[in-house]
Amino acid sequence: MTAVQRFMTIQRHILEGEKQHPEATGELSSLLSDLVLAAKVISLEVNKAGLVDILGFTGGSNVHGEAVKKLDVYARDMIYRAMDHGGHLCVMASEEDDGMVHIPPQFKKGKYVLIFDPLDGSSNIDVNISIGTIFSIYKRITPDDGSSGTMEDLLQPGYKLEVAGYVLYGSSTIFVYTTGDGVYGFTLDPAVGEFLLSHDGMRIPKDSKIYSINEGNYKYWAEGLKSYINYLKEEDKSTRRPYSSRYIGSMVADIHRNLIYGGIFMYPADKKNPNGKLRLMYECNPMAFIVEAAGGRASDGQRRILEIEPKSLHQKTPIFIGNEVDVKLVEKFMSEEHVKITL
Ligand code: P6P
Repeated sequence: MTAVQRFMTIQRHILEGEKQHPEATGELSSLLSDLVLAAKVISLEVNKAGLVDILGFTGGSNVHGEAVKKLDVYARDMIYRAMDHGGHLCVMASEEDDGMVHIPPQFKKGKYVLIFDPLDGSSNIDVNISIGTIFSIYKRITPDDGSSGTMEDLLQPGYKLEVAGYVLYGSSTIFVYTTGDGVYGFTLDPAVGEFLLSHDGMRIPKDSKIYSINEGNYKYWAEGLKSYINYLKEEDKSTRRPYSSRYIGSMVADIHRNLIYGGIFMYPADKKNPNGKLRLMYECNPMAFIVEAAGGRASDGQRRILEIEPKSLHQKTPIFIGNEVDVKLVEKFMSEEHVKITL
């Protein structure tokens, strides 16, 4: 008999988590609750995106009299408006903004920092493929004296994260987050308008047989990576090979599937993209924090993603993320070690 799922909303779960920390002021709980509101509003828009052309909302304004925007700009604005006045943040940054996103002067500045990708994979929305919001929360480094946050507060390595999570807008909308101690998933029940606990402690399976990578870039890869992918395609039942290739082209969707079924997701450096394509601060760090909290591993092929010292908001990094066994093996294939083996 499967364990009885705790019947719990995400708000209740956040408060339970706060109670486990006597020193908690409740600020983080309020911050997360504001994010949950933004997720609900974005989910509503994403799920009717397909209707925009049919219902003639293109161009002009929608039923609320608001100008219809590109969905990723809409998502960014929704998160900004939900988060800018709570008094918990001193600064924000997003994939949609070149520089720091300041808290308006009339609002209190708090001790947290929010860095987010409002709608990752938004190019997939026109073909109804799942997309996601990714968020990460740090404590400010500069004094918590009511002043605005700085670039120093933003450019923190991933191991300093307080909270990381994502919202996956797919067959249903799921909100996944971790404070580093357990990974929890909540599925939106549109009838109730609440995110209900559906994944009570996510752990990535120890073994897998799924790999996710854009094989269209094969000719641009390092030789060690080519050898690894060719190794996965060989037949050997004892190591569950050949693996299955699964690649949605939406990072949140690919990693969420691998978290549940097991698997390794890779966006490597190649001759076209010497630092890979995905961004360290608002894609790789939060996803690495989540996968590590679920018992997995995330590296750039050599270093732990969470230990990369950021130099700029939009810097890219190669990423290999998923089961520890699989990530360690691709690191080995790509290290000199493997070259020695093949010599
Ligand atoms: P490619 C979506 O555009 C995205 O940023 C990630 O969500 C996804 O994993 C990756 O790019 C896909 O990139 O080059 O394979 O199309």
